[in-house]
Formats: sequence, structure tokens, C-alpha cells
Amino acid sequence: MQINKHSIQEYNQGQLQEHSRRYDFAASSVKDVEGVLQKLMDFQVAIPSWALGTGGTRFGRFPGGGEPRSLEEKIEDVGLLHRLNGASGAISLHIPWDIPTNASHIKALAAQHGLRFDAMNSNTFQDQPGQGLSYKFGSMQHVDKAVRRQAVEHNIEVIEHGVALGSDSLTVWLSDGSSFPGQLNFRKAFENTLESLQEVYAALPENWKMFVEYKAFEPNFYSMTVGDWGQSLLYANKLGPKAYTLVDLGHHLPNANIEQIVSLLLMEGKLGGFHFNDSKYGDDDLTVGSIKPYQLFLIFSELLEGMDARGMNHATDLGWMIDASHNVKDPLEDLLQSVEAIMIAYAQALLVDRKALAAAQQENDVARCQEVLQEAYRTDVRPLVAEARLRAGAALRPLQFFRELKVRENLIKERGRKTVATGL
Ligand code: AFD
Ligand code: MN
Ligand code: MN
Repeated sequence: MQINKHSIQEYNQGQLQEHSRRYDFAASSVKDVEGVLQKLMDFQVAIPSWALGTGGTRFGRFPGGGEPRSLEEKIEDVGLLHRLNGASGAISLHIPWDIPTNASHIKALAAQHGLRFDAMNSNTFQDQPGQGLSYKFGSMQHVDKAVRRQAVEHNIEVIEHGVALGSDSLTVWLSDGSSFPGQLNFRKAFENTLESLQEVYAALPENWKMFVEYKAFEPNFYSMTVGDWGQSLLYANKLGPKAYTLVDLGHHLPNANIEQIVSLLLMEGKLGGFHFNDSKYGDDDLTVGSIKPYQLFLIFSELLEGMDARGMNHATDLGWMIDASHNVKDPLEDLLQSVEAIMIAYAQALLVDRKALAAAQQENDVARCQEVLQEAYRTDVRPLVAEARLRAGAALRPLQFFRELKVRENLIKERGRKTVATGL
């Protein structure tokens, strides 16, 4: 299904009066409103190919119909999102779920939709049909060198696919670890993993980055070999300047202070990528901003503070991606809500009065510090985000327009009710 620009303009026309009223009010209290709008327009969040179909839990999966059946259809879905919100201009692929059989055709198709290829993801947490050796007891940490080699070779293949598509980064998330005390020698597992990662690192093209993603638990429940930001940073530091830590919001133990983690990683120049989602308990992969929107804002506030301190470009110097799974909502609707939540938190963080905050911190004026942060957080920035979309030629209210157009019904007509996208 394609949405043409004209129908978006027509839709926006009908919304314009109400929008202008809300926008004028919101803009009147923002210092550099044009600067803020430009930053919002530049900011793009990558969509993972595996979030376009219905996820599931280990208890079951309830597909909603019209899921993308091929890599081409996944690109089309992200193209639809990008058309609607102007802020989803990249797709992140997972190999072997998304092997591009004809890379130049796939690259051209993505370009038609205004999309680029974000980080490539490898998969050594599942065994694939026909695979020689099993990852049941880990991949890069494995006691058997031959298994480690297989995992390294897979990652090198992923890099090659990425090069053909014009991507410039590799995300390595390992499920390696142990489920029972005594199962692993922690140090040997670390050393094996480091050695394997070094072999992959050596195969990185000059301009590529490697992101080492950590996760506290699951599928292993006693130890994870890349279990927290400390371990990830150890690997990244030992690997070299092209290696970075990747923070996934859902990959922490309960109540972890993620805003402090990103601040310190930025200070070290070692934060490379970011996966957005939300959670109540653990790696719940819920819609961004659905459970803890204030935490999302605080994280964004530290991200901007840390990036500005290093003169980094918000839009391009970190890999921004959603990493979520949709069990009960329409995946596309969920992704529209997620991107909206990210843009709102970003806009609020842009409004934080940094000078006032620094001054209050210097004076130990704790109450004032809170006031400054919450002044920004409690500002309704939705009209600013909508204005950025309007200027980008996207829809003022993407989700509402998605429903008006009956996008899902159309996709079901085109693709059928019983389609299942590749992924978990
Ligand atoms: C994992 C990680 C990761 C990985 C994905 C697999 O967050 O980024 O690639 O799920 O679908 O939990
Ligand atoms: Mn992730
Ligand atoms: Mn996860």
C-alpha cells in the first residue's frame, strides 16, 4: 500500500485550524522555536525489521493479519510509517531473518521510500536449519573453539550484507551466559567472548562501528556474559575505537538509573547506540513511553547534556532505534505511538534550561533543580512535534490518519490474514 503526498496534504488541511491555534500557544513560550523545530525534523528513529509483525510470548502468538511476508514488504511498511510521521527514515535488519538476495534491488527500494539502513544485527541466539554446530551452550563464549568460529563467521557475513546495503554498523547482542551456578567459568567465558569479538572487529570496514549490547537476564538466568554496561564497556574498551556500548532500555535490572549510565558512557565517548522500548518488569518490549514517560524524558535530558558537552550531532552521532515487540496492538500503530513518544521526550529535553539547571546544581538548590527539569517535562510539546511533521510533509496526526486510511485493512486485503513475518 502506498500513501501519496497529496492525500496527506488534504488531511492536514482539515486539521490546520486547530493545529495552528495549539501551535501558536506552544511556540510563544519557546526561546529558539525555529532551532527546536529543525532539530525535531532532523531526528530519525530506525525501525527494526522484526517489530513489523506480531511478536509473541513463549505462551503463544496471535498474528493480526497483513504482516509483511518478505524483506520488500518490511521496507514498504517502514516506508508507510516514514510517510506518516517523517521521523522513521531508517530500517534495521536482522540476519538471517532478512537476508537480501538482491542487495542493489533492496537498496534501491529503500531509497525510493526515503530510508537508509541502520545497524545490522547478527543472530547467534538461535540455531538455524542446516547449521553445523549448536548455540545451546552459547556462541562467542562457547568452550568449543569451532562453535566460536562459526559465530564469528556469521557476524562477518552480516557485515558483508551490511556493506552491500550501505549500512555502517553492526550490533552484537549475545544470549550467552549460564542458567546454573558452576555451569561456566566466568573469566574463561569473558575471554572467549572477547577473542571472538576481536575477530569480528578485525573484519569491520574502516568507517564502521560495532555496538556491544548488554542484557541483564534472559534467556540465561544465572549469568549473562555481556550482562551490564560495565561488562559491555570492558569489551568496547579492549576492542578499540570502533567499538561502543549499546543501551537497550529494557535490559536492566529493576530501577536501574539508566540516565546516569548514559551520562557516564557519553563522558567516556563510548555510547554508540540506543534501543527504545518501555517495561514494567524486565525486557517487556512495550510501547515507548507507555509505562515510564518521565524516565524517558530524564534519559533524553542526560543524552542531550552529554552529547552537547562533546559537540555531538543529536541526529547522526548515535544509533537511535526502537526495539519492541507487539503482542496485542497493531505493530504499525504501536510503532507510530513509540516514535511519537520519542519525539515528545526529545522535544521536552531540548526545552530544559541548561544554564538555570547548572546554576541551581552549583548552589545545591535541590528544589530548583527539580523545578527546572519538570518545567520542561510538563510543557505540552505535542504541537511542536506536529509542526515539525507538517513542515516535513508528514501527517499532523499520524495514528488518526493511519486509521482513517484503513491501512491495516488494506494490508490484509493485499497480503492476506494468515501472514507471519520472520522474527522471534
Ligand atoms: C533482544 C535484543 C536485541 C536482539 C533482539 C532479537 O534487545 O537487540 O537483537 O532482542 O530480536 O532482546
Ligand atoms: Mn535491543
Ligand atoms: Mn530486548
